[in-house]
Amino acid sequence: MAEEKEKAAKVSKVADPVKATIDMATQEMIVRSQKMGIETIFDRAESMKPCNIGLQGTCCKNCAMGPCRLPLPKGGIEGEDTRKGLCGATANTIAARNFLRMIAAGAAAHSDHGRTVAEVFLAAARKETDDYKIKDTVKLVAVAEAMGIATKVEVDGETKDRDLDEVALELAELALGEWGKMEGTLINLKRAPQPTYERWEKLGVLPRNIDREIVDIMHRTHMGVDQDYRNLMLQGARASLADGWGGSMIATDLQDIMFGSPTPLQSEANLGIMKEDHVNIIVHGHEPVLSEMIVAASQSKEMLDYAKEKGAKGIQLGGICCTANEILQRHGVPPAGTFLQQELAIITGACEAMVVDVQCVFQNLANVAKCFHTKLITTHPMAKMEQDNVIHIQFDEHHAMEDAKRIVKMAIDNFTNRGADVMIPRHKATQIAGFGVESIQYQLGGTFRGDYYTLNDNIINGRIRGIAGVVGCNNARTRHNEAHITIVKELIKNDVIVLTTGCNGIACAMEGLLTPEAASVYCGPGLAEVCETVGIPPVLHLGSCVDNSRILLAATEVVKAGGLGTELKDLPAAGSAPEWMSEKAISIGQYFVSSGVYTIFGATFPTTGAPVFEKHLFEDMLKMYGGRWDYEADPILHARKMIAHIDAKRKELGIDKARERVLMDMADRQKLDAV
Ligand code: BF8
Repeated sequence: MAEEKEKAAKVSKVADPVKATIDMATQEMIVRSQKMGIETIFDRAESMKPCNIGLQGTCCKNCAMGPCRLPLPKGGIEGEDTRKGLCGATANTIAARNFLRMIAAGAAAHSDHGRTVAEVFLAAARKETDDYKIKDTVKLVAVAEAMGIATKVEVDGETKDRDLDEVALELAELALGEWGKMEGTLINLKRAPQPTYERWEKLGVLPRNIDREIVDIMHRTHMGVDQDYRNLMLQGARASLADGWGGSMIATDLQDIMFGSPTPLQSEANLGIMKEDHVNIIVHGHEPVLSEMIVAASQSKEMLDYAKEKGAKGIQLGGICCTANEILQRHGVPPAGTFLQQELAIITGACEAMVVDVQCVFQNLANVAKCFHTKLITTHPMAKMEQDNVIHIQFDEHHAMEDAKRIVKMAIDNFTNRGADVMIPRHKATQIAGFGVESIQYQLGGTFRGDYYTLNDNIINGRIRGIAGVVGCNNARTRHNEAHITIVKELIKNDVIVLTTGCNGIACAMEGLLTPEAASVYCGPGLAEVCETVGIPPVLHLGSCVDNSRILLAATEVVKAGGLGTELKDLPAAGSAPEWMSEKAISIGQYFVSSGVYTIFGATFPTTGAPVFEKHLFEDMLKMYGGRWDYEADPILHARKMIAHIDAKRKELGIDKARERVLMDMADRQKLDAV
């Protein structure tokens, strides 16, 4: 094991824990990793700096004559921009092609996740598996109707509910068809406000099918094909819409139908959720089809008894990344941390098994696991690791529970192999999570008013200044969680309610922002009053990154409720990814922009070397879609830009002056009559 630690510690420089993260648990674990000589991402970020030309988006390696590197000259471009690659590709073409390939990869990741869910849903609808069932029949009917499936039948002149098994089967086949259908455009696009749909139609960006738009990008960005950044970006919009209103939306809808739609629940967050006297299993990745089974297996009497037999008090399940968010939202399983904390969960010395599927999984986990007793288990056929200590248990929906029990049993058997050197940081925070389109409607509108009226009313009267969607990753090039927390606190201080997903949701939970009590501590008076009256946190956790589709639909509900314009572009709303790093974030950002949302990124922006192309994203898109890209690394300025946008929209809507409702007496009425 000493030899393994030596291998794991190859860094020439180590990180300063306080500069690396604002989170105490993470700081403590970085110190521990360094004392043990185990390298983490925080150290690697010190020893390896990023390539400046790649950062600017102007390195082309799409053919073997390159890479052609076109850095922005110091002091910028004066006069004509004469930079060219060997084939003559300009900086704009190169940056646009690179940007598009990020959209393709992001849309592919989300949408392939959606396809897996649709396949499992089809197996459940065909009754080929006993492990997956339709849990939420109300949502089944709602989604089927939204996608144009009849849920009623005429029998002998009477209208009756259609058999739900039949509806589920039709929905499964229709949904799965969205990936490769030969004609038409994606069905869910019609769930957007009508003028937005018409705008997409006019621009010619309605996606034809999900797979085709991704393949189209790979063709169009091949050497010598599309050489106009404006035309390239039309395809960027098309593919991103195929993600947000296609693959991601289908993933969220079908997951809710199979596993249950989230409702508000209490949980905790951070590494302190792990327990010294329990078998600790960490699930990490994105697809909830297996983790749903692991939750059920780890709560089964059979497994709990077995854990006790082995000397443990129970089984503590925790999550990292979006798998964490999926099982948090539906079962209250606590996240052990964000993207940057994955190695640290193993370094506690108390992780019996880490079970990973796809996306955001560090290959270095295998090197860290070698230093401990932790079993690192890959489960997805497309995501294996080359290191020999990694176990692959391929998950199959037809015997899902069997696979899950095998994994949980392996973790329990490993409990007795745990070493004496265990350190679980004490830090954790309470959170209320489990929000969604339906639960926001219920929390804010109740059964009395089944719509977003209360939210709109409070936006119009100025108690709530606007809505922000703050989402996305951590990025090891910035201080862990600092921008997430600073931006969200600045927004809620200014009465902007925040909808969160992904690692931002976990970061906010770790900071204690996902509690109703946070309202009186951090919010402006208007938002605090609403949160206290209704009993909700000022930051509402809507789930994983594919669940950003919930934000699209929640915003659409706000439009439908009235009084705030006719499209998402009219709303006093803004989107942000403060610490993004993933290609998925670019796809999400583009579908928000294409849907009419002002979207600002922090950390870095991948087009700074191509100012003309960047202007297309930052300015021209506003005229085309009503939304646009923006970039600001400073968290306070970043939040202020969002607030300025929200204020501009309030002004356009004529709600920039607070209009408190007052009870009128007879004298007031007489004054009104006299006007
Ligand atoms: O999909 S926020 S680091 S975990 S990519 Fe990854 Fe980014 Fe976290 Fe989830 Ni989303």
